[in-house]
Amino acid sequence: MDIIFSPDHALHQSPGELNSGEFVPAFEKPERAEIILSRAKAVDLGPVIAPDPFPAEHLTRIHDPRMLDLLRTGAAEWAAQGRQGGAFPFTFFTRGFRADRVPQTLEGRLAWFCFDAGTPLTATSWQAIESSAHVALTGAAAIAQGKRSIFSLCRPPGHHAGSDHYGGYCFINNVAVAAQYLLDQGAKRVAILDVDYHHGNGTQQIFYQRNDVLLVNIHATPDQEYPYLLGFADEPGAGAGEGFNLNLPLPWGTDWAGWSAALEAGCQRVAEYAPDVLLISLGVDTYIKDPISQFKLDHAHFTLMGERIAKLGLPTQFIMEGGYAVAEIGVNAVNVLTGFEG
Ligand code: Q9C
Ligand code: ZN
Repeated sequence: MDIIFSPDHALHQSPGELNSGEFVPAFEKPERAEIILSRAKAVDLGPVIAPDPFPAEHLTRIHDPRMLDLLRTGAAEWAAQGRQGGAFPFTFFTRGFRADRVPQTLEGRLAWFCFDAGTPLTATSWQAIESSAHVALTGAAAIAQGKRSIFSLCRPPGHHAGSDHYGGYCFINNVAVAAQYLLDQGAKRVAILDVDYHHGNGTQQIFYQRNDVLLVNIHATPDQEYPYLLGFADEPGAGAGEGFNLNLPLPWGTDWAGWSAALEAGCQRVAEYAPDVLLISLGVDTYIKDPISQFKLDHAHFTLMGERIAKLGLPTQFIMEGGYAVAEIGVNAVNVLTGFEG
């Protein structure tokens, strides 16, 4: 399986995040991608290929250009105001605030577009963010040209980013950009299976009213876990999209027995949809030793996950999302891929 990777990912290095009332070192760090790449090389997964450049219109197909402007220039503006560290919001948009005008101040735009205190912008973040989207687009282009499988080693991740909001260590929704690209290239139906521990709220928001993208999400229940505000079982999609969103929330402590039952249900829904292509939002923060998560999957379960996905028999693009047990992230992520390859 070809691996799409850019060393530019390392240009995004979060200075830290707010965690339980303390500013702590970031969980989402450059070593994550490097360790996955090393493991992929160690098992001889396939050639490592640099991303191609793509025009910005592939990003504006999914995201509000004003949010992309903030991602591109917000950190420079922050520094020009004499501030240190990453550009974080202080205020957050909620019900009751003015919804009919995007503020002009940097603080106001951060409040408008960013939804958490874990997703700072630094001076060089944009290069990493854009290259991560290009890693996804390059993988999608390979699938459009007939490849049966591809691994887009994206970093930073994407599935928490919606059309006009970002957070959860995510800025651009890489899997959504890839899905739209495949549709634009002639695919009629795209399925996304999101196996990250957290609900992919951004991907859901982007496609909620659409029937050309089926989204199946297996994740920790928002009754207990981040992002708390979306990802419940009673979110079937709306309008033309009704029936094309399937959330499979699971409680803290879920082990392989519980998780694999959800995977079976999710795979059955994907098979019924009969998509032209399958995209996997591949988070391995379901791992038992993940420092911010509460599921109990172990190394071998990731291999079984890949085997089950392969049984769908679909052209499949894996797109990296979360996973924070850094020492083991390579084994876990690559086990899914080798499991898929059989
Ligand atoms: N401060 C992804 O896995 N907060 N994002 C966790 C620790 C945010 C995870 C609590 C978790 C976001 C792509
Ligand atoms: Zn996650």
